[in-house]
Amino acid sequence: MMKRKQHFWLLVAIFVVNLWVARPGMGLVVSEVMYHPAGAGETLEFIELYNDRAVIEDMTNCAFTNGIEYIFEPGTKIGPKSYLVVARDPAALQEAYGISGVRGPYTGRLSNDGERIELSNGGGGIVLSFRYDDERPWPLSPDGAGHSLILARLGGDPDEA
Ligand SMILES: [Ca+2]
Ligand SMILES: [Ca+2]
Repeated sequence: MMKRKQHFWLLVAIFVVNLWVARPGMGLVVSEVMYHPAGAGETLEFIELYNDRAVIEDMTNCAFTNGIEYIFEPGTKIGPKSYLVVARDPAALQEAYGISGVRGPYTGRLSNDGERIELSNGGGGIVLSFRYDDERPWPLSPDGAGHSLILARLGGDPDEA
């Protein structure tokens, strides 16, 4: 049976860990990555950002600077609790999924072997850093089988499989 005081410190520890995870971003997380779509050409590669805050996130001057390269157009915004998809071929992705508002194209590829993705702000500071992998304990189904990689838990460590 845990004593009350130990309980308290456990809660404090959980709180601190969550804060640490939330700190690097602007309330942004990578919520989904399609790094190895099925089929030739990999035209349906995409990365999805999610704004977990209750305020609009202005992406002006933000850019993917590692893994892929893409500079967000001035005035690009992500609404509260909303998603934004950046694709290698926005038109192809919109067609395939019947969605709209997809940004891109980005240059480079999302590595099929896993790599680190970094999002920087206008000052060059890294606001989001995330690494995925195609080997266990990461799920294997996103690696060419037509599935995407999805963030399992908000507030969880995105570097963790
Ligand atoms: Ca790829
Ligand atoms: Ca890459």
